[in-house]
Amino acid sequence: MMIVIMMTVFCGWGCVIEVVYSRIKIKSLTCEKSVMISIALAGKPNSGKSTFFKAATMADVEIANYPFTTIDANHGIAHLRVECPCKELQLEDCRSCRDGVRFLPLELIDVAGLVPDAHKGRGLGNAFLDHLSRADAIIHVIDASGMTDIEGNPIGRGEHDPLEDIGFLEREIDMWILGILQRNWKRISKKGGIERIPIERIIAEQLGGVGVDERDVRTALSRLELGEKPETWSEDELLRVVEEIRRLKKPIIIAANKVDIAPEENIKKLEELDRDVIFLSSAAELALMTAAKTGVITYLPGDRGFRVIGRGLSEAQRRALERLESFVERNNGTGLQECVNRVVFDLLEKIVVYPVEDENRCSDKNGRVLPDAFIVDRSCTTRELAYKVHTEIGDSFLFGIDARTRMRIGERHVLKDGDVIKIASVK
Ligand SMILES: Nc1nc2c(ncn2[C@@H]2O[C@H](COP(=O)(O)OP(=O)(O)OP(=O)(O)O)[C@@H](O)[C@H]2O)c(=O)[nH]1
Ligand SMILES: [Mg+2]
Repeated sequence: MMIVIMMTVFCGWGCVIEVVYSRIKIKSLTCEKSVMISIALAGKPNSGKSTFFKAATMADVEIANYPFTTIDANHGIAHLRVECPCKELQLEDCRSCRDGVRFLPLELIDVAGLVPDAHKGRGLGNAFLDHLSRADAIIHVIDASGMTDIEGNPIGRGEHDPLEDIGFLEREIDMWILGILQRNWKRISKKGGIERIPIERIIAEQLGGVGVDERDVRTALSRLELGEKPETWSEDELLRVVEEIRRLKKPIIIAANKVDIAPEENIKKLEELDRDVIFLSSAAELALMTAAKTGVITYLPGDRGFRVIGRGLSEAQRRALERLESFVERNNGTGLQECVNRVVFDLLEKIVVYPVEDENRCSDKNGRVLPDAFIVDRSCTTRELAYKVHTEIGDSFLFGIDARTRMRIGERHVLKDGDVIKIASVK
C-alpha cells in the first residue's frame, strides 16, 4: 500500500474545509425497511472517531487535537455504498441511484474516548459504553500516525506504537459486559438452578440490554467447557463466556486512521497483523465531502478520485486539492467508505437484495425501477425476504421469481448479493 507522508497535508486540506456544516447531505436514495444496522466508532481519545463520524454523516460535531473532546455520544446516519443493478440490467429511468451508485442508510454512533482500565474508572470510565448496546459491530479507530499516546495526548510523530492501542478495547468491552452479567449473579444463578431455568435464559435475561438472546448464549456456551453448576463458575469462567458473546455480538474491525501522516514502519506493522485492518484518512474524506458540498468538486463517498468543478479557487485551495488528489490516487480512495462497507459485508456477513413487483420491468406497480434495497443476512431465503417486505406477503407466499433468470425459486432458496426478486403471493 502506498502512503504519502506529508505533515502539511492536513493543514492544507483545512482550506477546503472552511464552510458551515449542516446535517446529512447525502440524501438516502432508497429505503431499507428492515431494522437499520447500527455501527459504533470506539477507541482511545484523539484517534479521529469524530472526524470519521463527521465525514460519514456530515453532522456538525466537535473535533479537536486533545483527549475527550467528545463526551456525549453522537448519533447519525452513514451509508453503505453499493452498485445499483440497474446498469447491468440495462434498466433506464432508475431514480433510486446516482449514476449507478446507491447509498443505503446505516446508524453510526461516535462514542467518547476510552483508555485502558476505564472499567476501574480511569479517563471518563466506561459507563458510556452503554451506547454500544445497540451496536451490531464496532469500528475500532486507532491512530496509525503514532502522534498520540495511549490516553490520546498529542506527542511527536511516530512516538507511539499503534499496535499498543489494539488489544485494550476488547478487554474494556469484556469488563463492561462482565460487570452487567455479574450483577446479583450468585443469587440469580442459584435460584435458576433450583427452579430449573436453563442457564441460557438466565444469561440472556441478564444481558438483554446488550442485545443478547438465548440462541447467542447457547452458541457461546457450546464453544466452551464449563462446569454443570453455573453458580460455581469462577470470575475467569464468566469472563470466558463474556468473551465468546462479545466475539459473536460485537465484532470489531480495526480502522487505522491518519494514514496520510503515518510513518511507513507503522503501516508495515499494521499490515503484518493477523487481523482485519483498514487504512484510512478520515480527514481526507471530510475535506472531500466538504469540497463536494460547497460545489468545488464532484465526489461521492467511496469514489477513487474527484473532479474539480469550482471556479475562482484561491491558490491555497488549489494546492490543497492537488495534495488531496495525490493522496487519494496513491491510497486508492480515502478508505473510509471501504471501512463501512467491509463492516457490513465482511464482519456482519450481509448482502443487498432488491424486491420488485414486476420482474420484467424490475419495478413496483407504479413503474418505479428497483424501488427498494434490503440489507439482509447472507443466509436469507426467499420466504424470509417476503416476510421482510410485509408480514402478509410472507404469510401468503407462493414462490419467488429471479428477475435475471426469470426462473421460479422456492421458499428455501438462499438469496445472493444483488438478487432482484419478485415475490408471488396469494392475492
Ligand atoms: N492528519 C490527520 N488528522 C486527523 C485525521 N483524523 C482526525 N485527525 C485529527 O485528529 C484530532 C482528533 O480528532 P477527533 O475526531 O476529535 O478525535 P476523537 O477520537 O473523536 O477524540 P475524542 O473525542 O477526544 O475521543 C483532530 O485534530 C483531527 O483533526 C486523519 O485522518 N488525518
Ligand atoms: Mg470525538
